[in-house]
Amino acid sequence: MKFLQTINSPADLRRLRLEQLPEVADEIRHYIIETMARVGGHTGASLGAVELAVALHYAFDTPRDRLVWDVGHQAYAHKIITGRREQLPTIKQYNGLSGFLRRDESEYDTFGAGHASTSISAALGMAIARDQHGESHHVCALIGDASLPGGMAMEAINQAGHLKTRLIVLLNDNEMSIAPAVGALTGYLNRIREAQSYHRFKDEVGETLRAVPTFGERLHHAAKTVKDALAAAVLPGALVNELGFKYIGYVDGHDTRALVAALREAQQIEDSPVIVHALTTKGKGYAPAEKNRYKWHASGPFDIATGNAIKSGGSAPPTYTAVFGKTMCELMAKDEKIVALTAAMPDGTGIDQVLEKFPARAFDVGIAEQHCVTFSAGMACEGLKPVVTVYSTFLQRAFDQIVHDVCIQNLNVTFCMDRAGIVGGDGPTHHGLLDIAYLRPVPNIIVMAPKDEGEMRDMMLTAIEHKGPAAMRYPRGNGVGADTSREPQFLEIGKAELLRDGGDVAIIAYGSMVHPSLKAADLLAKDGIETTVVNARFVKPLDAGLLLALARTKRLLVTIEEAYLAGGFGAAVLELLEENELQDKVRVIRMGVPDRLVTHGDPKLLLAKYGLDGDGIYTRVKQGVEVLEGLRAGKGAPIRG
Ligand SMILES: Cc1ncc(C[n+]2csc(CCOP(=O)(O)OP(=O)(O)O)c2C)c(N)n1
Repeated sequence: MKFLQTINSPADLRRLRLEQLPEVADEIRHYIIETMARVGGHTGASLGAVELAVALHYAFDTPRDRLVWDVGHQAYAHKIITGRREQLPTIKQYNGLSGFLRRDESEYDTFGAGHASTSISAALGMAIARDQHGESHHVCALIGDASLPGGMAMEAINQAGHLKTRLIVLLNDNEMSIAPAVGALTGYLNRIREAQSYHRFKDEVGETLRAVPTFGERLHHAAKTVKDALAAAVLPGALVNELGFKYIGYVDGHDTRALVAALREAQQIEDSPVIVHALTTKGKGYAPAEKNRYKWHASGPFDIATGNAIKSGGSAPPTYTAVFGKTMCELMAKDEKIVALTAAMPDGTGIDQVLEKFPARAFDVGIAEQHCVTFSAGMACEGLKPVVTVYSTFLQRAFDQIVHDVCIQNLNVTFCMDRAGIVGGDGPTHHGLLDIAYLRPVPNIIVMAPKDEGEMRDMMLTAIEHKGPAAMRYPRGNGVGADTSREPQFLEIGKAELLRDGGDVAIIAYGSMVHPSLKAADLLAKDGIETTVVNARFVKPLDAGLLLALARTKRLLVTIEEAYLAGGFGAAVLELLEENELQDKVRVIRMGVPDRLVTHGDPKLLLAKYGLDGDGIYTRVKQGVEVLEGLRAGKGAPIRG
């Protein structure tokens, strides 16, 4: 590593000569590959953006000039250049570097990110603030081709072109989302790519014509006119002329010299926003990643020589996602009214299997969660049964669409929320901790969570067949090994399941917390404390009959959920008690996630931190029982984050 050891900030990079940058990029790439092979991360996405990061920090005076990265999953080279090289091996781990961007991690992370399509809006805001403060620095957003069609990015382009604000947008066009990018705008960008090959061809033909004796020059001129007209038809005229942007491109996004030149040209444009269009290859420089760009968007640890994944030993039950995809295929085979939707997460949600089997009834709408929900509402109006399959965290984007377009009209849309709860390494932007609180107050919707992957199949059928909006959440990762071979069955809506009966204490668990609660009940029994354990199944409607009966007969109710406590399942139970004037009759402990950001790290560790595992539940219930028996003051120690 000739250069890398000496680059501790972008200023160090800027001291190098332009012709030294390719070697710097090679060293960064090598370091990313070597580190990702050990710890895993967004390998392919970051390898594709190495030269972009080098050129950006070389051409701009960061951090005075503001760089705004979209999503941030591709920004590992940026982290390396901006003084975080030695921490890269800690990425996504507890107390380590964030996998995305955080303002509190570095002054070079000008805007926190994790969700897509935010960069142009934020950069435009910064550019306007710059102008109002009478400052002169540059603001540059870097956005991927799949994030560009996201609604917010389009809204920002619309305003930026109108305001004519001085702003630079660097488009990282690799033709990929996580999966291949979809949509008409992608087709448009592809045509620009094709035009690049055409231009190369044009130059070669031009030279050949010019070489023809006597008529060469005239032939060349005539051919040029025709070819320019052709080129104009595929050049990005819409962006340039209609939307008020200037366009520089297309640039080879792995050629640092060309990139720096294009960015410097963009810096000269004062009277309008400008888009610099860079063409890149996801996974660039690592053969296995270039070969399978979809699979390598992100990776776990791998063997560098072969690219083979290094698996942690032991066979685990299938993931919730895999069971979900398989069950969707079964249900769709039986009912042709069911349609499946994903917003750019076909593999993450298991919808990839569905897209393959039912291409006419499954839709990847791209990074467009809001559109996805209203699109499904339209289909529901006409009698289809849409299933919107989405990560809990990304459904946050579409809250008003859920309210205004689905629930107010009481339409038959099913929301299946994968990655609900603590997701681990992706951290605060990706934990799905809010969905109970944001769905529960919306009229007309029913909201549920299965205790395991077998019950998830029952809930899928129940939700789809329910006439009206229904939502189901389930966690990231492996199931518990429940039977998934039996036919899905209808569940009675609003009916909980009593799993264990006895004692003065009732543990009422929601979704993923049911099995840890059963474990805790076993531990408590060993200490002579008998507990009742309830699988709540529904947070809306609650099983009021069972819960009120428990409130009248038990001394302590403990509610448990893998979600924020505020507005969550326990809050729903408290509201029910209050409505029935039972709030003073029974002591209640709510277990869940307190009102603070949950960092990134191993999910097991994070769950344990909030007491959301068998041992944590055991400890808290035991404390509660000791309080009841006068052996301890207060409610027992609250869980601290
Ligand atoms: C709102 C939202 N939906 C979905 C995702 C999941 N996601 C992360 S990266 C990504 C693909 C982004 O593609 P692009 O912007 O072209 O960048 P690339 O990975 O190709 O470099 C997606 C869909 C997200 N981060 N945010």
